[in-house]
Amino acid sequence: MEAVRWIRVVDSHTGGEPTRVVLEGGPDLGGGPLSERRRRFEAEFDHYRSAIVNEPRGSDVWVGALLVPPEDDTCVTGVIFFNNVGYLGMCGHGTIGVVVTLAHLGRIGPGEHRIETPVGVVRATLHGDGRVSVVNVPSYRVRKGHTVAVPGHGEVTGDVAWGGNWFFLVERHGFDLVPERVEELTDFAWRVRQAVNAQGYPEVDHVELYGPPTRSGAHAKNFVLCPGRAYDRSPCGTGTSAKLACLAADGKLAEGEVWVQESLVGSTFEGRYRWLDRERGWIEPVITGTAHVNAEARLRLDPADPFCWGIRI
Ligand code: PYC
Repeated sequence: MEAVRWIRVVDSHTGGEPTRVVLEGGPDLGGGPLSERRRRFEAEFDHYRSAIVNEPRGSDVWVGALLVPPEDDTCVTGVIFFNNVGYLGMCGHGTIGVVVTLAHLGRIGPGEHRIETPVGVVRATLHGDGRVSVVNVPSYRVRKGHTVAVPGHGEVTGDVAWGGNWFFLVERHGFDLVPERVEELTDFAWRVRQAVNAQGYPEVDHVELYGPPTRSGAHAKNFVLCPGRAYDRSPCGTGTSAKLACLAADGKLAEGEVWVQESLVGSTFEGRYRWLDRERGWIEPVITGTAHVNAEARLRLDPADPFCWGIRI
């Protein structure tokens, strides 16, 4: 008879968006580049992904963070982020969650820490007051003003940008970005994503709608639809990075200037950037936010449980 397995996790949330950090009992992905190990996770151990973040132990909104030994030994850890449908390149809110979790466990203290992800090394500074600033991977816009035909809605124009994941950013959409309209926003953004994927950019898996802020001091509010149809409760670190790349390219935000990004639920990140290559429009974004640990647990995987490996639809 197969034995019960245990997975040790620490849960946190960053601006309302949850992160489940896997400390022990996850899949052994061996060594090599993290992009390779991410592929191995997907090809050979995908059942662990759904066991950890999908129902009945999780829900569509969870992001998991599997800690792995880094290839680059200047890094404090490697991390592979995953969600209800697959794997992420980088994750801003998740990185802030990882840093706060490692500090909670006494593994790191205030200061700068390098963290390896499948799309590159990011640098995270844990400040004395508990805030975390993440120097994200280089971010850039590849297309300004791409128009797609969205069935049931008409033409929608947006920008395609990379911020550690691929985004389609839309400013003119006609919706109020309020939690009461979350179903309509989800439905619209999903149709936009399908149109963008079919009409030129199959790699885009996040859609970001922008609007005026609700909170004083914020510059904009967003609604970010994640690959598995859940919306990001945080302002989305990689999405804010993609937005900063667009603002920089349009000359709307100067190097070093602070951009306060509000999420649908009212949480905020501070973003700023420095130019890496002005000609090519490449920036280095810095995202600052806070996370809170809210559970330490051991997940129980009982082979007798028909949903031991999560509900996969
Ligand atoms: O903060 O980058 C982020 C993120 C991506 C998906 C959910 N959150």
